[in-house]
Amino acid sequence: MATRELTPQDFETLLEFSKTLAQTAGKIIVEGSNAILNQDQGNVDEKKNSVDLVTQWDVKVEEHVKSEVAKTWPDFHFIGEETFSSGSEKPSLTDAPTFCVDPIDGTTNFVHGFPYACISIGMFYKKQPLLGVIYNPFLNEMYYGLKGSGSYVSFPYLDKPLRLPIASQRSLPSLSQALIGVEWGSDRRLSVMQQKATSFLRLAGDKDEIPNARMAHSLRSLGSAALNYGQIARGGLDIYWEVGCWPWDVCAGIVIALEAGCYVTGSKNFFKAHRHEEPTLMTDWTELIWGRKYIVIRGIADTPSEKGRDAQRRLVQDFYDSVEEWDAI
Ligand code: LIP
Repeated sequence: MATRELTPQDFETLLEFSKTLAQTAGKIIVEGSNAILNQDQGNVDEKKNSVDLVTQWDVKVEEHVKSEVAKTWPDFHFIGEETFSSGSEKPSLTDAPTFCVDPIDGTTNFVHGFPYACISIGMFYKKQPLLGVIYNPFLNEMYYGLKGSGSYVSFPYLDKPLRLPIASQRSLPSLSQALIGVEWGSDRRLSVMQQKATSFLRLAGDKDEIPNARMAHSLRSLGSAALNYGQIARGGLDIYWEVGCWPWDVCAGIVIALEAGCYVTGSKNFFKAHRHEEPTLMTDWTELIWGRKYIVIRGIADTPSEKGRDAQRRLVQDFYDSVEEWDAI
């Protein structure tokens, strides 16, 4: 079947569709949260281990999103966390418009009542991230963006959405001044925990005592990859790095971040091979998106001696010189 050609008008329609869908899905997420918290976590199941959680609400939200997409855009492809987990094969990126959805990103937060969980609706088109909507229904905050048209955040207490980043781009001389997003993830094997702990130690630890330490301002773990991307896009976090996420955790966030002037890349090897390419011009995201290793750094202002993009690359290099890397399972 020939790939459907989308027009700029279709892009706008799809973005509005995704924003509305995120809001209706958000109502189900809040309903689910109330049900779980009042039933003493009775509906929480484990996936690959006891810290990789899923609930009937993740499945319910994904079914809702999938059926709304199928009704409105029947020829579009769909990659969803729960559809993938239930045994389907790894879907490859094609030129076709493809929704890429995490129904509840931050499931651990969701089951604990920690209000940092969201729905993340992304879309690939011609193997590139096209649009993204990330909605946290507990705080009623929505991040969204469309390739080439900027990204925004809406807050319940403001009449109008704000263009991202919220404040003007600041400089970031070194990792020592950074607020860094990291996650514990669900891979708790000893070797991986040792590498993670060593990496965290070097990022946060005292330079005078710890070899290769950067002594960043601090480390943060929001528990949701998508919301970490939102924070990077708005400029609240400086860098976010994680090994082990999936395309649905990051697809929407990547669009929102790139539109806010952030720099996005993959593993150490991916960065080494592609560091001179401009991410907004990358034509095939398959390798990066399925690579399960992602790093994003906020927009940085140009200085007389260095372009912001060059500063972002220099800091990613410095970050990768400091941390360890392991295979995601
Ligand atoms: C989770 C992330 C979290 C990350 C986990 C997992 P889920 O997604 O967003 O930040 O550390 O590895 O991918 O399972 O809540 O949809």
